[in-house]
Amino acid sequence: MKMIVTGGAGFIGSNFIFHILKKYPSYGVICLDKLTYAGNLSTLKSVMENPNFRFVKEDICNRAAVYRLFEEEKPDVVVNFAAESHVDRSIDNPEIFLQTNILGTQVLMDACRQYGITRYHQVSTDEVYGDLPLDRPDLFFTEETPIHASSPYSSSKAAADLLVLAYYRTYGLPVTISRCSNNYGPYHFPEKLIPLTIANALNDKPLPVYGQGLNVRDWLYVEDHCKAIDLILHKGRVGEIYNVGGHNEMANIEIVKLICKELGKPESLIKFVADRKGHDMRYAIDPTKIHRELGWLPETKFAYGIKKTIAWYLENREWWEEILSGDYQQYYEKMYQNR
Ligand code: NAD
Ligand code: TDX
Repeated sequence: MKMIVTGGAGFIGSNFIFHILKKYPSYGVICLDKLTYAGNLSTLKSVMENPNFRFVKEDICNRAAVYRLFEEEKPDVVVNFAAESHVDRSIDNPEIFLQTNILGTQVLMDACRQYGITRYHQVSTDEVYGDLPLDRPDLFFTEETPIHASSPYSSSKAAADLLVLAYYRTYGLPVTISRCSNNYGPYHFPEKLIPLTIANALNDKPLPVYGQGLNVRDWLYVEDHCKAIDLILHKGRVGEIYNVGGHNEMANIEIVKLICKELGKPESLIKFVADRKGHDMRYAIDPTKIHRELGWLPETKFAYGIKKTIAWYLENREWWEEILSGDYQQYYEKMYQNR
């Protein structure tokens, strides 16, 4: 089996590559990644010498280059993680989100049609469903919940999902889609809530919490997401959407306070800042379908997963400190200076 994994130098894609190479030693994995600010080759250091692994630096929007790679490698399966993934950046400048997340998806699927594959898997997000109110804890996102995206990021992901389903219906492309809730774990880029809070706390810097910190996210340890995608690829039904999440809803402020406690830092570091525009209130996944059809259940409890994640950031300081010292610094100042 030969698999192209796009966006594999990012957070979830890299964890997925580690999972696949470990579990299926006979599989060939080709990582196709543009190495944007969010892609980091050092993340893939441990697999670079693996003879079953190849890294290709390329943009998924570059049709000629993508077709060349397909011609050369003749992959069986494509798993598309490549995306612009940060909501705040999409609010600041939506264009690249539409290019990569929508048009890049189209290029990949066109290549799949041209060269033939057994599966195209689109890694999507629960954010395509919009948000749920805080006062209705009985409501959850199911696969039938209408698309109702809020941000330029989530609407670009929703548009890509529609295109994937259109390629299934119109051309019979064998597709699957997973819509996962918020991930956390190793190699999470330090612009996102959990790694940003850990890094700032370790540096005794203010911990920015948007609005009142009451927004709720449904957190899942990244390995559990990777296992879900593995199952969908091997056992999932073509043309289907699978929601992935583990009923682990927490308010942002609870997460930030928990990280302070784990690191022995004072809550006085918390700084309430201006809210995100159009900020989604609550995400909550109903994972009944993937559990019933594929037997998937999250394995890592949050209390353990967050400790493991914090320990990883303590043991791998050079990984995130290098990011914080680069171009990312300019982004941080722009986003947080006058907030
Ligand atoms: P990330 O930002 O950490 O990584 C994205 C990767 O894609 C980077 O390596 C980047 O270099 C690469 N990339 C970006 N544009 C590219 C392009 N044009 N061509 C080739 N490579 C490109 O993102 P992540 O958090 O790992 O998310 C991966 C996927 O999972 C995304 O599609 C995202 O929408 C989805 N998702 C993320 C979460 C989450 O909590 N992080 C939850 C659900 C779904
Ligand atoms: O400094 C911050 N302060 C803060 O209060 C940051 C960066 C975030 N927040 C809040 C906003 C959200 O309510 O924390 C929550 C989580 O924010 P992010 O880490 O930016 O994640 P979110 O916007 O929920 O989106 C994530 O989950 C779904 C990923 O980035 C997406 O790619 C994925 O699709």
